[in-house]
Amino acid sequence: MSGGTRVRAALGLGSNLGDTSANLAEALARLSATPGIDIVARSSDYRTPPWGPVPQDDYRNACVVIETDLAPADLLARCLEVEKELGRVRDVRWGPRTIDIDLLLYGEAKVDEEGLTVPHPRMGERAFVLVPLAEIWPEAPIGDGRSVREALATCAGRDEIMLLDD
Ligand code: A4P
Ligand code: MG
Repeated sequence: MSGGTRVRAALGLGSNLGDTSANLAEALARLSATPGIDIVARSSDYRTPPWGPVPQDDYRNACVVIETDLAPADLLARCLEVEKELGRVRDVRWGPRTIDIDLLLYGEAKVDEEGLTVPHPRMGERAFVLVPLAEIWPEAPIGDGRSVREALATCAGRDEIMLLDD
């Protein structure tokens, strides 16, 4: 797509290996340098307990709102490419990683393709996504009839999401 509609989308970033602050900064610099992606808002960073069955270190999580003229599949492809450029080794599902970039929202579109589901199917139950996203896009619909703000109001684990100031 070019010269046409720009879509407001949301990305979630997480890191729990190495210099997590530098990993997020580097991922965002690379996304922002991508033609067709403009970062329009960035949340604070949060320290979050690991979600899922794998015991591992706490994560640093943040979200960004972007404007993009990339199609959803191209946007995800760029996110996965940045993960790779930052040296992410994919081994354990839900396991530790230098950087994980999830495509959370793409306007109000629902996408269900091989390898891509948007809105991200688990975002509504993840405080580590909802807390940062509520900071920058609280009214965004998450696909189940609720906004980010509404989902956060009843989300388990909200109190364990700690604002970082570095
Ligand atoms: N995929 C499909 N839809 C999407 C989407 N909307 N965004 C596919 C991103 N990817 C999407 O992802 C596997 C495949 O999902 C991708 O190749 C893409 O084609 P992955 O990143 O290789 O695998 P994963 O991340 O280990 O699994 P999954 O299911 O994506 O896990 P999550 O949901 O990303 O969870 N705890 C805290 N506190 N903070 C975290 O950030 N992250 C995870 C990973 C686990 N625990 C965490 C955190
Ligand atoms: Mg992922």
